[in-house]
Amino acid sequence: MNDVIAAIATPAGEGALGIVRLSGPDVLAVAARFVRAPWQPRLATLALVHDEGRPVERAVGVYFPGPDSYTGDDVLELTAHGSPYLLSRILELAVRSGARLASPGEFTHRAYLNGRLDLAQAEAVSLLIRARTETTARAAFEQLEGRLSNAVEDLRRRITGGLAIVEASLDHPEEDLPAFGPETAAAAASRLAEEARRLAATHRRGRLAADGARVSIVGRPNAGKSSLLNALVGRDRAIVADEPGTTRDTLEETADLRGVRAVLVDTAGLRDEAEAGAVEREGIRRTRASLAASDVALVVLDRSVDFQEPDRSLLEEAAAGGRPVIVALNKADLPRASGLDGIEGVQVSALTGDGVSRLAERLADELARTGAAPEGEPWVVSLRHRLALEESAAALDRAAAVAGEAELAAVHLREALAKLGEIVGDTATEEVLRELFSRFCVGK
Ligand SMILES: Nc1nc2c(ncn2[C@@H]2O[C@H](COP(=O)(O)OP(=O)(O)O)[C@@H](O)[C@H]2O)c(=O)[nH]1
Ligand SMILES: [Mg+2]
Repeated sequence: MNDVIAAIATPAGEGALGIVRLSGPDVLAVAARFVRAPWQPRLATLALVHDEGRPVERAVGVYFPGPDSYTGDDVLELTAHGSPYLLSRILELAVRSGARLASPGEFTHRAYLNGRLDLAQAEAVSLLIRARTETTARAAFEQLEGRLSNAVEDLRRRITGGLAIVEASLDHPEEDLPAFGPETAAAAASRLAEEARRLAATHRRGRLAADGARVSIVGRPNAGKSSLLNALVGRDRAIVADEPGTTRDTLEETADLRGVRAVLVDTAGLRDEAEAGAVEREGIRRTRASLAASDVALVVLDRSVDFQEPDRSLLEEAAAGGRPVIVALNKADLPRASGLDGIEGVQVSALTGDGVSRLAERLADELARTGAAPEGEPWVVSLRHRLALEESAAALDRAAAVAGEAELAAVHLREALAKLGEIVGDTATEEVLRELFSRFCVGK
């Protein structure tokens, strides 16, 4: 960690401005070989970039002395004109002056190693950069601010407290430790397990925020599923045809529904498999798989044809496991057929566009309900964090079950602590660290 790393921190391509960032204990010594500037901590200054005295660019430089910098080491940022040529020329001068090209995520990795960020916060940096909707950005920002880390630290502190008492009873078995019998200990461990599990359960929402909600559009052949997908995303994405069974494979398109990212999945129409050919049957199989994996089902009914028994079983299948179902009563431009009276749905015509925005609103409401962040509470966005919390809860359960045997209980409590430590990084393996930071872009 004693070398100076350097990278272009802005995206490739022309822009008004571009930034070259350097970090390392000797950053000023390296910079002195190719930049002339009266550096003062955290103050922007003109910085003349030169190649052996020949001027190359007049940049704006800022020097952030460690440890109060992004990485915790001395950091220097040079803001130049956003020319890809110029930026790589400056980077080359930095390397010639003794810096080394940074690997992806290396600045943030150093911040983590220097204790500027814990692992959950470092992961939030990458999540924030990749955020495409308000919900994702908020989830990432809160994680970066330490909301999840604080909740995990709080759990850890209390488990450590319990462990200290258990260990004290092991070290001094002759001393009676009153008011802390096995029942009290078991109850305390169970309570902590419950809290860890509650936090893990917020991943349901967190996952929606990060990856988007999966919305499967299902219905009978020719109901207008592909037409509705096109209408919802506002362009001709899926093939629409009179001929039933046109859509054979599932097709995905993302949409931003009032700040919540949604992945809309157009599917092959569901009908009696005995009447379908081999390709269509495979399509139907994929439709069922997509439905099973979706967070919300959008069932499209053609309201110009009579409601039939298969429609009823389709609605039931869509709602399996308590999945929210939104019904679109499509082809509202055609005369209404019979049997639809008890069905609550959004009247829509994919053909004329009537009702499409109302349908989008209904979807957005539903996603906001399932995907929105609980205000002011910590929540889990990453699967890695959820699994660690669940494993920690399981270890706490085991501790509760053997609360009368201090030695065994201590083993399980330590395991619960180690699992939580993986979230913030204290007990994360080298492998996990490498994997996480390799997903970053260079310059971050
Ligand atoms: N009149 C009318 N026709 C529609 C509407 N939506 C779709 N269609 C027609 O119904 C047929 C089947 O549409 P498509 O989107 O391919 O249905 P899918 O099989 O469910 O994907 C096509 O001829 C569409 O033009 C609508 O709202 N009104
Ligand atoms: Mg289709």
